Amino acid sequence: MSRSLIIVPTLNEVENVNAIVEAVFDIDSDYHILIVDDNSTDGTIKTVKQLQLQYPNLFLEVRTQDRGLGKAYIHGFLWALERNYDYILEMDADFSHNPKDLPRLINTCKNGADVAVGSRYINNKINVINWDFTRLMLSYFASKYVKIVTKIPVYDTTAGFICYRKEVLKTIDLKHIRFTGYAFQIEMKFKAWLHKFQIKEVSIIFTDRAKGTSKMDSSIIHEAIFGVIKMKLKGLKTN
Ligand SMILES: Nc1nc2c(ncn2[C@@H]2O[C@H](COP(=O)(O)OP(=O)(O)O)[C@@H](O)[C@H]2O)c(=O)[nH]1
Ligand SMILES: [Mg+2]
Repeated sequence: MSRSLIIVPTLNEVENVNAIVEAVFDIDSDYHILIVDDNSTDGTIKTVKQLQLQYPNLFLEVRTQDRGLGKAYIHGFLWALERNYDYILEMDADFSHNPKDLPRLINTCKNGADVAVGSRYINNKINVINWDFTRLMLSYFASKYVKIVTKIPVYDTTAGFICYRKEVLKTIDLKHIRFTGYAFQIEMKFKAWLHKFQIKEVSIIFTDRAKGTSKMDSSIIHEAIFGVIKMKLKGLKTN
């Protein structure tokens, strides 16, 4: 039987973490969840530890240094590879990604894709609920910009709702992933594509968080805009 791990990064998500864990196990109690927390101070860690008493398939890694979404995910990927999971997923804690879409992402990989991307912008649709206009335009045009600069055949390049086959994460040189934030999501897809893995987009509806606050800021957007050009020029070179 194949094993799936859903990695959920958290930074002060006490208002969401309980519900997201329950929602995932409601879909399939055979899934495993790894929470990678960057030393939240709001009680997220305590809440997860309490949930672990009830859910044996719930795991927690707390990082205390070098905070960042990309670094948290790399930590989670290495943890997953050590334990030999077949399908390794990324999902936000704030319900922007609907856990009900998890089986579709995993099945897309089971049916042959190497990477399944939960996509908001597939076929010229914009499936985003509750984002303000500026944020929506920024994300939409950022995705178009990345596609033009890198030529990658993916519409939603900054998407963070993803399923990877373990071979993809074994092949990509995770220690040399440079970016964090949105650029991290772009870089992972770009590297997978350069390694000739098949990336398939699955249409999803993304809903802005109802609880808690966003951790993204303008530095993350700068990193994405300027980092993409550097990333394209370097390709798979590591230095
Ligand atoms: N571990 C960790 N998680 C983070 C960090 N920044 C954001 N997250 C988590 O990543 C997910 C997406 O972040 P969010 O703030 O919702 O970004 P947005 O949806 O783009 O506004 C959420 O589950 C956050 O708790 C970080 O630096 N470290
Ligand atoms: Mg969010």
